Amino acid sequence: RTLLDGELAGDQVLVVSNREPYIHIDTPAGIEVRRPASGLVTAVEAVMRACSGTWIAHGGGSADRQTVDRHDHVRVPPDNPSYTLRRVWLSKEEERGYYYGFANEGIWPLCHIAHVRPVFRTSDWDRYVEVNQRFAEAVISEARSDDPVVLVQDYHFALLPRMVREVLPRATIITFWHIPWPNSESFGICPWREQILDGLLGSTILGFHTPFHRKNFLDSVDRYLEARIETEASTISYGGALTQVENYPISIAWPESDDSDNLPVAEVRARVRNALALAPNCLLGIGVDRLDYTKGIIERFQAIERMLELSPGMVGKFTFVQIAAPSRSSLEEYQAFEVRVRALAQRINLRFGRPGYLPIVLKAAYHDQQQLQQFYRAADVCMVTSLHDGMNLVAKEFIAARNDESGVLILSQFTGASRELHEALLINPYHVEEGANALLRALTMPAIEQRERMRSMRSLVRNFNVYRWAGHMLRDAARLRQRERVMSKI
Ligand code: ADQ
Repeated sequence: RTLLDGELAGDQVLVVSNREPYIHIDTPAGIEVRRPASGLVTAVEAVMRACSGTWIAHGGGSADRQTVDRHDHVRVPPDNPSYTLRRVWLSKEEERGYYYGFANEGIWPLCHIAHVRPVFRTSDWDRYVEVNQRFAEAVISEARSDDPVVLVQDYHFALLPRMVREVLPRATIITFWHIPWPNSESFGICPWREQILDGLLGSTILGFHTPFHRKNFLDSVDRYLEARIETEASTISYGGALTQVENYPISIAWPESDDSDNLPVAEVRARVRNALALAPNCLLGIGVDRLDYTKGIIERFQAIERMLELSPGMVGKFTFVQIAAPSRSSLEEYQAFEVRVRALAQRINLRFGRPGYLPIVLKAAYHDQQQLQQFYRAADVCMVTSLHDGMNLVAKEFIAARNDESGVLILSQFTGASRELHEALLINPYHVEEGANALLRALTMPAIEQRERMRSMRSLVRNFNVYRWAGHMLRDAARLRQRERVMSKI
């Protein structure tokens, strides 16, 4: 807020992301507004509310067209309009090639080590180039000056920074890559690796979650482009321009007041157990994810099964609720994954279930933030077992929800979050035994140890919240803009 009032006051901020922060849907009862299940939206929305800029995104809701004006603009959030959403319309074919195809069947598995093979089709790539161009044109048409601040979000827009730079050379383009960056050898299998690197280097600042992802990016540039890399300063000089490559670990908006909106944990515990028809003292585990093969949901269920096998005393006393929002479900890989998740939950339930007791409750549906809060607060343990994850915001949401300072976080060592949350029980999700032992340890952890761990993680997440994430990027942008102004006068 200070920056937006200070160094960047009056500067126009434009955000570009694939996903829109508000989706208007036609329902029998009228137009309904939904918030997507996306870490990116959760994080960037907080910034946009503060700076009242323009957010450019794909209009994918069935009623989206009915809500915009003739410039394709709509003011959001609906209950308290504070910034402009500019929608870009994509044809089914564009969406299939650019979004489902190149971004989600190509780049997503390329960047995540989850042993799913990337698929690279020339037709998808062509759509990806075209759609990047269309969004770049939207940025250019929204720009009120030749030097806006443009925040480009994620792997859907690797080419856009260069495209915008060519028309607006003085723009400050900050691109944030929300997913991991693979090592240079893995990255090298992409047939368009040079174009992707070239596109990203149109950015003034390029951000990753961790130093490790940043280093992988520098290595990839070193290997595939003619560029000069200053490792100490973390800059890349390429084609006569400089890109600053930094790590900015993303976070969440810490709840404004710890108590007022929330019922006491004891009451939430009772309500949630009651709603699930569980015994009042039943131990409860929670998992919250998009139904995505990178999230380690299968490995999580295997760890639960192994724990029940090793500790028969827990059968009937422990239930795990998996909340899984359907995601990218038109892709075969995701359909097959959902079938596997459902089948495994069913097998474990058949094996350990009793009349009136299920070890795993699978809720494959979107849940609003308030419902998620209730589960976070009612749980004894939260399991985040991603096979690979840029950061993982669920881990931080769980911590933020626990103002009672209890509850245990089990966290995969392959998440960006594990680099910060050292007091979680860190595990290798591929090792089922380790997951099972961590779960048992969590369920039997003395309250005092829970409190110590939770307190320390809460103090970290409270301090390094999403405003800090954005603040660091914008502060660096302000510094570079100032330098640019001075240099242009000399
Ligand atoms: P995601 O892969 O989407 O994000 P994550 O960071 O865990 O993963 O964020 C998911 C968000 O969606 C959370 O805010 C969560 O509450 C919400 N969500 C998940 N399941 C839901 C459900 N069933 N119903 C409603 N909401 C649900 C990508 C990267 C991450 C990175 C973020 C932000 O893959 O590594 O942390 O971007 O940069």
